[in-house]
Amino acid sequence: MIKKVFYKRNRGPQRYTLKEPVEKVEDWEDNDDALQPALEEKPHVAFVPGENLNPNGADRFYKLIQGRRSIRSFKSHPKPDLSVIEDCIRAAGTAPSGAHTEPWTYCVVENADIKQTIREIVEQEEFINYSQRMHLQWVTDLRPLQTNHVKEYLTDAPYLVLIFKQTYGLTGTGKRKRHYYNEISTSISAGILLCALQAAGLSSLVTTPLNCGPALRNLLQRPVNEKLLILLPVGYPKDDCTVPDLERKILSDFMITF
Ligand code: IYR
Repeated sequence: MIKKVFYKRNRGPQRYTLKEPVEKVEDWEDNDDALQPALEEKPHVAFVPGENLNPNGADRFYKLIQGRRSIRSFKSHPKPDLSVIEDCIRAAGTAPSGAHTEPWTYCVVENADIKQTIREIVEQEEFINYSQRMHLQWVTDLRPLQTNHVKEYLTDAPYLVLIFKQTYGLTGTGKRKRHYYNEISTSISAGILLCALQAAGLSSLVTTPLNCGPALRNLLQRPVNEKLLILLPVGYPKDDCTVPDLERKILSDFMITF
């Protein structure tokens, strides 16, 4: 018998969120009689394999990426060159995506005032999360990470990268274009960004600020089709930075061979 498990959502106090336009069938490009693929239909070209890290490329990559840790204590100085951040985001932009829709937007914030406002928005919501919105088990599970609603890293880190998934695109004529698997595609892209940052010697912290999406989207004046997926502070760790003493699963605990 399949046992269904229902999770009770602890909704807590309701927040007023901005009303978004009601979606109408005629808003979509595929409502048109003359259906066109979103991508140009062209003959395929020969596949040219890219570079690799061989010999032992996979092992070398593992050795690089196993050193990645989420850190919560960033130096404001030195500030990595923006060109390095651009290279990392360029790498993230090579991710595969549903029907090659590339449904991501990367907002890079260096401006101190904007970082301060982001911190205020996030801390206000996180205070509610920690004190009343979330279940006590959530607060308990987070205890080993020693987190709370105070987020100094949001103003200390030299860069905040806000990763938005584009839930749909817009054609030249203003019709909505389907963005298939936009969350998976953007998450894969974000994973590539984490690898690129590690290769560049930079640290980061994947955060998913609960309930802050619309406010941060408005602050950065992003359109309503964009939804915040990840807020990623990026920089160098403070000299006295500590991390939780975590262990990772060994391969045989998460790989099964048939
Ligand atoms: N977003 C909150 C809480 C938090 C949640 C999880 I799940 C984490 O792995 C870590 C933190 C915060 O940043 O404090």
